[in-house]
Amino acid sequence: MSVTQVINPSTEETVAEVKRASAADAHLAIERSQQAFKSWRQMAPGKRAELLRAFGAKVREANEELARLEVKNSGHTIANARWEANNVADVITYYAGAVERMTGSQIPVPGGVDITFLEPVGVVGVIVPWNFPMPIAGWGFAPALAAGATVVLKPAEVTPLTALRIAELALEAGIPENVFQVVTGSGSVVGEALVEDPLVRKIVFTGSTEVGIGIQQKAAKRIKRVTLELGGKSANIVFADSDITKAAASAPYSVFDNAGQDCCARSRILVEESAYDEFMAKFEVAVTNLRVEDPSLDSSEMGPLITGAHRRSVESYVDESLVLFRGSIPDGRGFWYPPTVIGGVDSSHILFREEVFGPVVTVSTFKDETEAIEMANDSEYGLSGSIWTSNLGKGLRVARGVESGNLSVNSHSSVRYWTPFGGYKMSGLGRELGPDAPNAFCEVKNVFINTDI
Ligand code: TAP
Repeated sequence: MSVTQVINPSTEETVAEVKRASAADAHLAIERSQQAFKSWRQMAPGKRAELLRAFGAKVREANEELARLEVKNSGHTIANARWEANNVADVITYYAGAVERMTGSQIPVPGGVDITFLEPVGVVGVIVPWNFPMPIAGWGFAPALAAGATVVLKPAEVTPLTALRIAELALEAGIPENVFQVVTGSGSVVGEALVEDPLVRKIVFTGSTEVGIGIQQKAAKRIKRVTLELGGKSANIVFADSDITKAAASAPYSVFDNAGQDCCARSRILVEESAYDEFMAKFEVAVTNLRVEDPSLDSSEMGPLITGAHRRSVESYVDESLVLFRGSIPDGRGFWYPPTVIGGVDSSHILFREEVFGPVVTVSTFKDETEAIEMANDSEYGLSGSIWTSNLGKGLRVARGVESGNLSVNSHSSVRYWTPFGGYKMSGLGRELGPDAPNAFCEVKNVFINTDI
């Protein structure tokens, strides 16, 4: 059997060996999923909701176990990993509540009655990246299961451990066999099999824009439904009238969280000219105080990058002559890279344009509101962003002007599972989370009944 060595990025030690599935394994899982769909879709909504609630409860009980597993597998700080495991439990429970509220409609038409039904789409392939293995999996599978679809989930090859455990918890909670399966292996084999197999009716893909484009092209051949959550290069806009102390204290968390391996990372800070000196003095203190250390410690605020290859990629972007200041990293083994602040780049610079996906941020200045919006929008991406100002009218105006799916005013928060999440432009297609997410796993069927017969 072909296996993948799963490496702890903090220590570079092998922590597990996981099966590298073949395309045949993936197709078998898809066929089983198709069989399981027949009864899962027919299950009484109350029963499906009950099973999902039990599943959510199991994930919540396993919070510490899942969090510790993620620290070992992904190098996430234990505080973040606990939040991530809790987020999965929350999301499953939230969509358990949606099952019994999914309704069609009755529309008045001449000559009869017209009824719409929401019908689950069938087998769904959920393809997950390595940066947030737990939440991103949950945002895909939970609303799909709630809608009555069945799921074959492919975690990233380097971070399969929590997904495998969550699939066991689903069975322990009573979710019938094959309703929710995890198939481990590479994107080019298992991922491609999900995208190509005609039995898979919908793909939820989170990952790089480049791979997302290829998936959309292949899915188009079968008019396969896709939701794409892709890259980002978001702006953190700081106006001079904001609470600069709070904006500067928050900025490291808005870009260095998860070592910058975050699609929502605000990796371009835009500061109003008159506030630049004050902001930078306070930001430097916040960056140098950031605790970059063993992620299993409760005090840790940033862990390592995911792999040595990814660290080399991050390093290749950074021109040392442009580094303004940096945080520190621990000695010894692990794929560490320090929080790094870059200045003196204009909008044509690669660091202003490309998603580095590491703890690297550029700082630029703007003159006024109009220029701030223009600079924020000077990107092919549009996923996230923050606006700092004490003028709420201005905050809302700028939020309306920025071409991005998720903005926060006076906050670095990106995700609240009650609200829709997704990107403009090259950052994606469709929305996850929020009350409407289960509908994205349904077809709408319209039936006309002639009452004049
Ligand atoms: P990718 O290399 O695109 O991989 C994402 C997933 O797709 C992995 O499971 C990968 O498998 C699989 N994959 C690779 N090639 C495939 C193919 N040809 N067909 C089907 N599946 C394939 O991204 P990554 O490096 O893991 O993740 C980082 C990227 O994800 C960043 O761009 C980040 O912005 C984006 N991201 C976006 C969001 C949202 S919500 N917008 C959230 C998180 C991350 P293997 O890696 O196992 O081979």
